[in-house]
Amino acid sequence: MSLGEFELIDRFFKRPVQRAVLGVGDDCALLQPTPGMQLAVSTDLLVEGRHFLSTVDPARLGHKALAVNLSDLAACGAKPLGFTLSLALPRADERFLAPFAQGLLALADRHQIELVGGDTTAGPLTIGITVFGEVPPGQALLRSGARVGDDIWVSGWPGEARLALEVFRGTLALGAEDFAQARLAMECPEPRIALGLALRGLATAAIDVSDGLLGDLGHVLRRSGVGAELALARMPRRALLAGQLAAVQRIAWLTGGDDYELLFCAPEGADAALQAIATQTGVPLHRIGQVLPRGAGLRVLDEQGSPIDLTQLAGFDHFK
Ligand code: TPP
Repeated sequence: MSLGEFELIDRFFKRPVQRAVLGVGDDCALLQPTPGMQLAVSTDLLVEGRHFLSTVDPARLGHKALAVNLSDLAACGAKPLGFTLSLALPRADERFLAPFAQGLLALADRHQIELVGGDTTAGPLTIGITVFGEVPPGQALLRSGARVGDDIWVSGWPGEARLALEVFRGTLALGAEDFAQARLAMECPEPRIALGLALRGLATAAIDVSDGLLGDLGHVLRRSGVGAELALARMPRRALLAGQLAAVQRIAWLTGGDDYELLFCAPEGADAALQAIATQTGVPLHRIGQVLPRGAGLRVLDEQGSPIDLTQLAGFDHFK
């Protein structure tokens, strides 16, 4: 017997709330931000075939749908408060819903946030999440604060998610272990919430790498009115990326996207403070370049120190 809309919500998504004033089941949810804090709000839509494959493990999909949203709060240095879920489902299939809800709510529990509302409808599989967070006034990390002379940093190992996508597209072959690792990067990104909080007051600008390092850095540069130089020699790579052809490494690292690492700028000389944050959060941090005056544009130096041609390298764009 198939489930009705309200039964489905009750069964998989409704849980007693502890942090929120009012959760699922009324016309509105009620959240109580800490007095004096600013509310940070972000929303992301995931569409089958565009953001994920129909064959993905539903538990991983639930995790990723929330993770990509929390990543936006992380990039702003905001502390998560709660979230809503809007779901279009082709059918009320328990074999999908049970693991999807489990993956979603397990990540929510790890960040001590609650699902407080949303909407469910029949339709092509589409997942819309809105996250709410809080940040002390004036302390949100923005794209606009980069200053000439700042260092550019990135967390984790960007580029690995793209390798998995290329395997699915049939343009790259990986051994079973490498594929499993790349797939984990693509399907189970870890939102860098603790890092975002630790960067408040230190980073001058930040963004999460969803569309690719070059494209997302470009957003920071435009908003900040500056240029930048990245050094390929500083590309953080584990064996998975290092084992690929040089051209594949470049494309994956510079344009990969879907990594949800934090790309940020910090004043020169912050290395010791940032390495302490890396140790404290368990997230590796790498210095990959420098902010330059606007006239320099965006350049990337190869291992020999010569600028590479970026015209062939574009970030991820849903409409191209
Ligand atoms: N196609 C499939 C089937 N799965 C994927 N993971 C990708 C493509 C790669 N991909 C999907 S979304 C995305 C990438 C690289 C970029 C981020 O998506 P977007 O909706 O632009 O996120 P936002 O920047 O709004 O956070």
